[in-house]
Amino acid sequence: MLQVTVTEHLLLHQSKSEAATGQFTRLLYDLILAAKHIWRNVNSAGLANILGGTGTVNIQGERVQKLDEFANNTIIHCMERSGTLYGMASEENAEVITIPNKFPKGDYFLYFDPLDGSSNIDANINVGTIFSIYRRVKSGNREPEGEEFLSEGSRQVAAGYFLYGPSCMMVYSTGDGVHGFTLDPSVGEFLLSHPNIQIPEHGSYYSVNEANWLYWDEATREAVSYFKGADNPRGKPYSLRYVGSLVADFHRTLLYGGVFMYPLDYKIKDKPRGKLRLMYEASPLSFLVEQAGGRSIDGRQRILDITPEHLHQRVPLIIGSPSDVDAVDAIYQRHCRAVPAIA
Ligand code: P6P
Repeated sequence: MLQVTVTEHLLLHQSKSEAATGQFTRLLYDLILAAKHIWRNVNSAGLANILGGTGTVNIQGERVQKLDEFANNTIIHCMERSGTLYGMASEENAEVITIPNKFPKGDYFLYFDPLDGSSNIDANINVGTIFSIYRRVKSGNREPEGEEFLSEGSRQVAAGYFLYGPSCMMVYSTGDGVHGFTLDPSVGEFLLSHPNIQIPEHGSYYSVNEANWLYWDEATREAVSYFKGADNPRGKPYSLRYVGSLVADFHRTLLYGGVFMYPLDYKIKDKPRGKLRLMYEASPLSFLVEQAGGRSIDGRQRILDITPEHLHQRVPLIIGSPSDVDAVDAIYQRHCRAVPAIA
């Protein structure tokens, strides 16, 4: 029997809303096309001499990999002409990407991390694209103004990611559950392989870079020790899994349960910060995990409640199974520590 394609899934979603104009469906069609192009190049990177860096550095101060640049340019090329966006923002671009006047504008705003985990590319480790979609509060052809595109994660209308690994997967939600699709290269379509993903109540994995132990505060050290000890629902230590590629670590957490943490760290004395970015990493994954029955906090509040202050804002992230995140939350509350404002 033929499995449901993502195209059918999107059209079914569209049919449920009388006000639907087809713009949202077209937006995701074009994003999926961009992801297929990225997958093809990630897949042949080792052969096409596309590995390695470009010699440039992005807004984050990170070395830009050739595939990073290709992924970023591909998404911008596919999306600016889709007629569905009034603007977009990328991890790779310092400022909002406006839609050229020669293209029609739409009512949505797209945030994306074009190739997350790219530092792992040369080692052939999974990388991914993360996306987050907001609908303009006001419609019309105006340019995005001021803070209009900086909204709490709870206002997302959709979010998801593409995972480029042993197979290419798309996992997304429009607020009606989380659904996973696997690309069948022989037909070039994403087929529904993981309908209605629900994260387990608690897991047996914790995922954090313990090399940062020296830079953590007492609350974080106690939280990580909770998973390494026996005073937890398992009555024994959880297993540690850490790829260092957010999409891969999150995908495993979503399917198997447990917790992923990138906590506040004090690498720069008296200047605590999170590493992960709010708008195109923490928020979209938090939208997904809550749709799948999980939780996501920064150590003080729900990620989706954070009012963004700037485009590339960084936050601490504790995300995963509800009872595992509850345990971390209780430890942080007990330490009564206000998570300092993050640079
Ligand atoms: P660290 C990759 O560079 C990334 O942004 C995420 O994909 C990943 O979760 C994190 O950084 C890994 O950071 O400090 O553990 O190498």
